[in-house]
Amino acid sequence: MHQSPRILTPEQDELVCGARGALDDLRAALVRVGADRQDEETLRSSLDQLDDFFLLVAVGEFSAGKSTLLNALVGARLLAEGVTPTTTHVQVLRHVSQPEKGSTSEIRSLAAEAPLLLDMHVVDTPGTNAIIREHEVLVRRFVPRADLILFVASADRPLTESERQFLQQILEWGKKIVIAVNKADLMTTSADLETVCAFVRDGVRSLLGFSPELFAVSARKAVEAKLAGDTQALDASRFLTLERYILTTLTAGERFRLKLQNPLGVGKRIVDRYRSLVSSRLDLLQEDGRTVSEIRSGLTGYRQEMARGRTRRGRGRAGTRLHPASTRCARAASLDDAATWPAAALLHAAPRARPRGLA
Ligand SMILES: Nc1nc2c(ncn2[C@@H]2O[C@H](COP(=O)(O)OP(=O)(O)O)[C@@H](O)[C@H]2O)c(=O)[nH]1
Ligand SMILES: [Mg+2]
Repeated sequence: MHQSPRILTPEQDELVCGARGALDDLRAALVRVGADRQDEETLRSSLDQLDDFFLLVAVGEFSAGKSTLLNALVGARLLAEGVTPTTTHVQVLRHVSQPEKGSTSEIRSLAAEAPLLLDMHVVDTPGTNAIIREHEVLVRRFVPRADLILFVASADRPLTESERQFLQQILEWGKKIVIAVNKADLMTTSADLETVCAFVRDGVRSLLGFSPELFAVSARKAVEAKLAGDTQALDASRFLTLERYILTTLTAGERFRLKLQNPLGVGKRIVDRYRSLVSSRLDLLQEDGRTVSEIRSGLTGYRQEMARGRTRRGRGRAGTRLHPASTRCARAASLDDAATWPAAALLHAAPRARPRGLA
């Protein structure tokens, strides 16, 4: 796992080994239950990422200010900013000293000088908006890879319905979320800004069940101040509290914890998903077991009846009354030795709906 310093303590090493072992077991179990290939793949890639850089991923609706905020973080106008959806790719910022790796048609890698990038890679996403579906799909596909989600909301349209839905999905993946309420400069008074922050904090608490770290910032003012070297304006942008959180509160130990939490969270989500499938298969199996016992006891009764019938026929009387439970297999039993038929074969006579894999 890359971190600063990039060497794991023996205790951390042991934790990583334990997590790998448990998740490898889970992968094997997924194959046995015939799990969706996509789930296996997600788990495999989140395991591979244990060896990758810490990934901070900015998400949120388009025009919330994600690109501007990341530019402020690295102190350069690297990412395009605009009022219309400007980013069509997921963009990964790495340090200039690191080789380019992992660019695809959907993921673009950009290099910057910022020291922050020595410890983590920062990811800009196109945003989640219903208007451009493929953006939304791309972002949702990228969320499982994130170690920390920076959720950017805009102070002038806080916590929309689609933002609420998206937050809930992020939480299902077990991700650590930090919220930035951007465009604080649009609020005319600090009381207004506090009202917006309280609204977002309460909304998120009722949605997710906990209060996440929340920072009100003006990313635009922060970029301008950083580029102009204006420390007063940078202070006024409120950006430094968020930056300090990312740089110092997220110590190497904390980043290690979040990195490890990532594949474990993905694993837990997958376990939750398949638990109900396995449990319904178990119910069906128990029901089958009961049917098998019923048929067995029916066959025993039928054999007894047969034996009695033979005795009676021996005495000159024909006709046999079947034991009620044996009617299902009466036809089979008319063959010489139905009692030796495997019960499972008899069950084929009464096929029932079985649960398939998850849709
Ligand atoms: N007033 C104000 N506008 C901002 C702020 N941050 C970003 N913007 C503007 O919002 C628009 C969208 O920003 P962008 O970073 O491209 O949003 P993204 O789609 O979430 O990446 C741009 O015109 C930015 O200049 C801010 O803190 N205050
Ligand atoms: Mg953008």
